[in-house]
Amino acid sequence: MSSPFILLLLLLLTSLTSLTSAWKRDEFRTCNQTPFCKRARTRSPHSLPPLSASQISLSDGKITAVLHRSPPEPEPDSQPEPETRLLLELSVYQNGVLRLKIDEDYSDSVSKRRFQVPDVLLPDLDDRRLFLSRLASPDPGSTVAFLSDGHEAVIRHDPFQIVVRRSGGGDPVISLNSHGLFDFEQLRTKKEGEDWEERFRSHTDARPHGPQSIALDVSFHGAEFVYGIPEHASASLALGRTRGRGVEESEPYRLFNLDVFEYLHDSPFGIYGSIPFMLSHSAEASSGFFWLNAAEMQIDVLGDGWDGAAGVGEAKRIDTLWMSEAGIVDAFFMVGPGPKDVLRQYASLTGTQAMPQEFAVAYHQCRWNYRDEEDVAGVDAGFDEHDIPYDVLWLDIEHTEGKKYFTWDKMLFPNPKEMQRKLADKGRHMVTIVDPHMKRDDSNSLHREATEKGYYVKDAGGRDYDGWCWPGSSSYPDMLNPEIREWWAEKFSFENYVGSTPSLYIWNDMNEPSVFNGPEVTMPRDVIHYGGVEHRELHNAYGYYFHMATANGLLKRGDGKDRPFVLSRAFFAGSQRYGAVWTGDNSADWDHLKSSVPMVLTLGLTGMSFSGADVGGFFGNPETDLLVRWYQLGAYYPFFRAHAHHDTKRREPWLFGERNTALMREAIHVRYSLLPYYYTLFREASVSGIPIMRPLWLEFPDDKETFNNGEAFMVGESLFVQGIYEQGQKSVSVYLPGQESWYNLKSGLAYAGGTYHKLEVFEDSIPSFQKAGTIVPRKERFRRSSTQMAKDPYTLVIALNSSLAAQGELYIDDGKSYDFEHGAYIHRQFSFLNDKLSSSSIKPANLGRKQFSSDTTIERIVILGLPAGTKRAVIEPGNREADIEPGPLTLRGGASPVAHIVRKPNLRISDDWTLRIL
Ligand code: NBV
Repeated sequence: MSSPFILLLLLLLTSLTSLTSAWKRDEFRTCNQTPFCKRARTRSPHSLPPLSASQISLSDGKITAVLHRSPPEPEPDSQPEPETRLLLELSVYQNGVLRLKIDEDYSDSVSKRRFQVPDVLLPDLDDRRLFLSRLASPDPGSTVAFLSDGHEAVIRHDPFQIVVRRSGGGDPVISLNSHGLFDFEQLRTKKEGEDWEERFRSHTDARPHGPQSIALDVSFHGAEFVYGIPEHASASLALGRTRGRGVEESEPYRLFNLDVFEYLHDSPFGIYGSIPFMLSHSAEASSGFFWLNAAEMQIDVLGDGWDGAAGVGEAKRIDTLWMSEAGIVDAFFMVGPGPKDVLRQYASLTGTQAMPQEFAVAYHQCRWNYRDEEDVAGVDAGFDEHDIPYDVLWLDIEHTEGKKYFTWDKMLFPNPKEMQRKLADKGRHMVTIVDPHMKRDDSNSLHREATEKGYYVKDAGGRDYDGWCWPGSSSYPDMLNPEIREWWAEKFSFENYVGSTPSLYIWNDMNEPSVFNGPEVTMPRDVIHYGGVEHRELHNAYGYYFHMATANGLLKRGDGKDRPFVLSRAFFAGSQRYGAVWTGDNSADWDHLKSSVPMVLTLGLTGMSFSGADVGGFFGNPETDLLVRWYQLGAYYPFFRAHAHHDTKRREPWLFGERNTALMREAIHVRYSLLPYYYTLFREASVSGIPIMRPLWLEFPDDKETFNNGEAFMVGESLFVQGIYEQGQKSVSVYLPGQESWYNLKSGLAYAGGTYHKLEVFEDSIPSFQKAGTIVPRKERFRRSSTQMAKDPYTLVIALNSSLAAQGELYIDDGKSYDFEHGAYIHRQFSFLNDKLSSSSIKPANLGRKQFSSDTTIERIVILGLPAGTKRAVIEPGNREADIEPGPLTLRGGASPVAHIVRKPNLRISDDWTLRIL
């Protein structure tokens, strides 16, 4: 064969492989291919005629104003541009939140109302609004309103700007329009000969309402890093600069919910979910910005060297540019000052993580697909045979009859109730998948009903939108409509979902929504929803509404008494109130293992505490050591589920030889032993909005070494975990933050804080530590499922700090109902101080009439950091003496006696008691 021919063949082959294996970049729009993004992005700072604020006054405790911009001088022979006239409303909420709304003045002739996203902000938000009764004008060019907590909001009149700063003319914290990039394309009538259509690949978007985008710049003053705005696959925790010196791939971060096949592990392109909330942080200050808008959004993080960076003279500041295709400005500024304050402020707007059932916090086993009932029984038995606990077995799309959800393939799953009962007998649960695409087939009663009732989303011509998905031709229920959500919720009743039982819960996939033949694999933007809302205005919230309706269905099914479990792939701000999410179709490679940590951390920072990545990687076959490392890391994700594509080899944990089975069992045991701690953290997340898995800087906000560490993380405030992301890695450099020392969870040995350690890497675990000064409740007897461990005794692991003190908490309830809302729970505080460990209740009095009691006891108290030679303690009440013996940290841990142990102290978990060291 001649060499040019071979060359040609090689070229052809390489292009083919890249076509079949890699992410199909061409299927998705870049900013340059998205006219509103391109327009906003190419604009230079202060290049538009200035915008000015006038008629500033107070009305109903809010500030109102008119924003005005005179059009630029028309070019000769061209039509003059209309002037900009907008209405502004500024309001203040408790605890340092400022809200800015900007919309059209509808008293003018505009007919269509722009979309304001309903149902996301907490219904009682308005009760927390502070009534403004006074404005100040320190100079003729600005108006000042006072925020409750040492901050003030300044409206600069001309050019218009909002600056939130510390009171009394102090340092700015966060500002809007400092670079004059605010632009608001007002709705207008089409000019003659104007073409509003937009084309992408073979798709045409009619855009009947024309351009309606909004752009605005937000500056975070005093900031060194910004975080948030999921969902992007990312190798780093802090958001990288998207423009400026040294930026290679200049794409903004895109927020547009998409089903991206084989997503890259590090890219600003948008994937399944969108939360337009960004936080900034430095050792001095933290702040936050949230823009409630569900249309496509693109966000630039601007670095040194972009047009507006020069000459500002602020040492630390991060400028950002936010661009949205439609909607209004409904933006919230959060002033911190600490990072946890920002998270609480955000939670006061969109809510906290729904308290899950206890089983959902344990380990989940999934695969596309467990073929039939026999397969299910085999997998279930496999866990028992290999002494591995698991709580939930999942069924993917193939369990249905022709991808009609709420049905069972009669050949493969003839006895679904019996199958679920067998699992339930062991305290286990099942999850089935329910996607939004509905098969357009007359044999599908749901489709017939939705068609008759007119419940589907409509295409631009007013017909039921018909797209292509798993079942073939499909339509999509219009989840924006509350009546349709109610109808959908009813479908989960035991009567309607034939074959379902109380131990069955739900998985919502493909709810971006994914449409195989739609533009960018989703629904066309000119499709119409309830109230004439265009899909472009709502897109990022479609999955949110679907998740909401499903969770409400499960709530109804259980008469409002059973906490729902619904996992969703698509999400929006507020989705945390409806359940869990996961990071979608990752790949079985080391890079994706590594990206999973910044991704899950980012979700936690933006409210979604209950999240995780597919353990093992969805696409491809993981090498055995990768799978083991993934189990070791995944055991710490808030949502811990193994999952795999149907083309991959089976990978239940016992299929890789005895040694690897032991390693995966050990990883799963780590999670089960920490379930009391995780459940307590879920309680905290559900009350305060502070995530379970936390970036190091959330716990060590002054420690700069931690600010961009996306490889290690905290679980609550007590545990530190470092992933191992390389094959055959022999050692790892780990930075342990803070002044106190850290106890290795495996060896019990202490390591100094505030410094790097080069640690040897072992095959049997990833480096994890308990912070000195903390107390972690555990359970160390392993059974088939978490449910079966409910009455098992506790172990308390106490890691003393340099003052020989420690603190911790334990939250317990019935693990499934809402009785905890009426006082039925136990919440203990453990505290070790002056040689005395005490347990007391931290439950406020008079919470409600319901009680939760538990006879469960404490079987071991393990103390790390006690001086050698300590031998006895006395327990009160009862004046009982107890022995203290040297011993290992965990029951199954190494034999070296690193800890002091009180065995069988005979204490009830719900009682007040003390244990004094003699
Ligand atoms: O339902 C099949 C899969 C599911 O297993 C996966 O977890 C989802 O993210 N689903 C996507 C659709 C097809 C993916 C290629």
